[in-house]
Amino acid sequence: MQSPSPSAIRLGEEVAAAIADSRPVLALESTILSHGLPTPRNLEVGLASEELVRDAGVVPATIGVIDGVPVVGLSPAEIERLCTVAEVVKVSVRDLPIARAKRLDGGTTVAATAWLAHRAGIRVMSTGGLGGVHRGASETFDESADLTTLAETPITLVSAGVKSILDIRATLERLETLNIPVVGYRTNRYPGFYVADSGFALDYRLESPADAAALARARDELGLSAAVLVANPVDEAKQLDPGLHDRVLADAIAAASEAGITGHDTTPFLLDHLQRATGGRSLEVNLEVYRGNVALGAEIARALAG
Ligand code: PSU
Ligand code: MN
Repeated sequence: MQSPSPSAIRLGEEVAAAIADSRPVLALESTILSHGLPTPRNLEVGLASEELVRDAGVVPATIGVIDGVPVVGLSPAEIERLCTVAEVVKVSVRDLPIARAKRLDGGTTVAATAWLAHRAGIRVMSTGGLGGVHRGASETFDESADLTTLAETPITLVSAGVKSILDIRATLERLETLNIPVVGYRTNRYPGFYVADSGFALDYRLESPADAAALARARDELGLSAAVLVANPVDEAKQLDPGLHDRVLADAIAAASEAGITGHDTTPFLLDHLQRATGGRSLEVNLEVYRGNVALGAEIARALAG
C-alpha cells in the first residue's frame, strides 16, 4: 500500500506533540462508539476511556472521520459528534475514500483505526472485540477486513478476542494463514470476549507489558508486516454467565437470519440483540472488557516507549 499524502490525515495537537517527542500514545477505535454501544453510554465510555489512558501517563488518540477527514486524536467535541449524530457511517479501510469524497462523518473499525494509527506513527491500539470470520462465511465470504488489514499493519493490538457471534475456530485459522501472531495475556486460552475462555487454546502467552513490548520489537527487527494480537481475557469473576451467553447467542443468530441482516450490519445487529436479551448484562461485561483492554494497551504503550 502507498503512503497517504501527509495532509490527508489530521493529527490532534496533543497527539502530534506526543508522537514527535516519542512519548507513549494509545490509539482507540470509534466504531465501538458510533455503532457498538447505545447512546448515551457510548459518549461516557469514549470520554472515560481517554481519561483512563491519561491516568496511566499515556496520550489517548481516539480515531475517526470528521467531514471526510481521518482524524488521529479526536477532540472531546468530535467524539461527542460521532456518538450522537445519526448519520455517522461505519468506516472500514474500503470506506475511507468514499467518506473523504462525500465528506462523511465516520466511526472507524479496527481495520481503519489500525491503518490510520500506524501511518500516524502510533504503535499500540486497544479495542473490545476484533472483527473476524462470520458464521456461514464459507457461503457468504463474510470475513472482516480487520484480518487482512492487520496482516499488513505492524501495530500491537489489545483485544478480548472475537465475540462468539463469529466463527472463532475459522477466525483463528485465518489469523494463522495471514501470519498474524496471537498471544494470550496471562492465559493459554483464547478469550471469548464475554467469557474468559472461548474453548480454543493458544500456543503462546505473555506475562507482562514488557513481554508484549519485546514481542513487538522482535516483529519489527524481523521486518514482518503483521500486527501482534494480545488477547486479554475478562476476569472470570466478571464474565457473562456461560449458560446465559450460549442461550441468548443462539436467539440473536436466529433473529438476524429471520430479519435478513447481512454484511456490515450483522455485528451491530447481533450486539444490540444480545444487550436487550441479557437485560443489559452483556453491555456491562462489554464495558468491563473494554476498560481492561484500554488499561493494558496503555501499559504496553509505556513499555514500548520506555
Ligand atoms: N466487535 C465488537 N464490537 C464492535 C466491532 C466488533 O464486539 O463494535 C466493530 C469493530 O470496530 C470491528 C468491526 O472492527 O466491528 C468489524 O466489523 P466488520 O465485521 O463489518 O468488519
Ligand atoms: Mn463483513
